[in-house]
Amino acid sequence: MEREDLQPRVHDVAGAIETMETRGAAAIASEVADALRAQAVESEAETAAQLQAELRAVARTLIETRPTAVSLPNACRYILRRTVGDSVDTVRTSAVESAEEFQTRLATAQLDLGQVGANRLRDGDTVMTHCHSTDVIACVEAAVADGKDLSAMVKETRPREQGHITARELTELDVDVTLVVDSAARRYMNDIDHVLVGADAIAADGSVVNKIGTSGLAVVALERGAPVVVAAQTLKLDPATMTGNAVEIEMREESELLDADERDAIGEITVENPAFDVTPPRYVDAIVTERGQFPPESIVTLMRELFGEGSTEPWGTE
Ligand code: RUB
Repeated sequence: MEREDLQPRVHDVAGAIETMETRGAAAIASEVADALRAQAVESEAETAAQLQAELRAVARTLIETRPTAVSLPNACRYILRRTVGDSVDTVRTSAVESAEEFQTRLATAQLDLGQVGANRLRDGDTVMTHCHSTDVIACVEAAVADGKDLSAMVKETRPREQGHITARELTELDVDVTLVVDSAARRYMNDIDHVLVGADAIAADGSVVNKIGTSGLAVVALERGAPVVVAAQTLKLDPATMTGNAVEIEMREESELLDADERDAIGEITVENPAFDVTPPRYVDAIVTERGQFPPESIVTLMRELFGEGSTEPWGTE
C-alpha cells in the first residue's frame, strides 16, 4: 500500500526505475538521492522522528523497485547514515546536504574512474561493449580526451537493446562504432583489444554481476586472450556479500521477449528473462574503480576498508 506521506517525486522516481526509464546503476543511485532530497524538502512532518521515518520509508519503497543494482541500497545507506538531528529542520538540512554530497561524489568518482580506465586503453585500440554503462563511457571519454583514437564493437544487448544507447554516445565521442548482434561476439573477438563492461554489483569474491550475456562474453574473451575490464565505481561493491549473501538476480517480464501475438502463435512454452548474470572472477582481468584498478580477487580488501562499518540496513522494516 502506498504511504500518503511520501512525496509525488518519490513515486515518480520509483516508477521510472521500475519501468527502466531510469536505468543503469549510477543513474538509478543519483535519482534515489534526488527522491530522498525531495522528501526531506517537501515533507510536512512535525517531528524529527516522523521525518526520519518517512525517509526510511522512501528508501524501502525505492529498494523494492530493482533488486540487483546495489548502488540503490548503497545510496540509501550513505544518505540515511548521515541524516541526523533532533529537530525537523536539522534532519531536513542534513538529509539534503547528504543527498547532494552523494551526487557530487558520484560524479567525481566517475571522472576519476574514467581516467584510470583510459590509462589502460592505447591509441588505435578496439573495445567490445555490452549493454550501456556510464562508467564505461567515462573510460572511453577520458581516453579520447587524452588524444587516443578508438574503435568500438558494440553488442546490441537483447532484449532491450541498450547497445543502441552505447552506440549513439560513443559516436558522439568520435569513436568509430560497429553494432553487432550479441551472438556475433566470438566471431569478432580476434579483433578486440579489451572487453569493457560495467557492473550492477561486485561481490566480495570478485564476481561481477552485470547485464545478462556478460558472463558468456567473458568466457569467449578469455578463450581468445582479450582482457575483460570492468568499470565499476566503489558504489557497486556489495557489502552484504562479505557475510555470505548472494546477489539477487532480477527476473523481468516475458513481454520483453515476445509480444502477445507471438506468445499466442508459439503455444505453451516457458519464458525466462533474467536481467543480469554473474561472471566469476577468473574471467576478469581488472576492476577499474575511482580508487584505482584491482584484480577481482583483491576487491574484498577495498570492500572491508569502505564498508568496515558493516552492511546494516538503516531503513529498517517499517
Ligand atoms: C544496466 C547494466 C549496466 C550497469 C552499469 O542494466 O547492466 O552495465 O548498470 O551501468 P539495465 P553504469 O539497463 O537493466 O539497468 O555504469 O551506468 O552504472
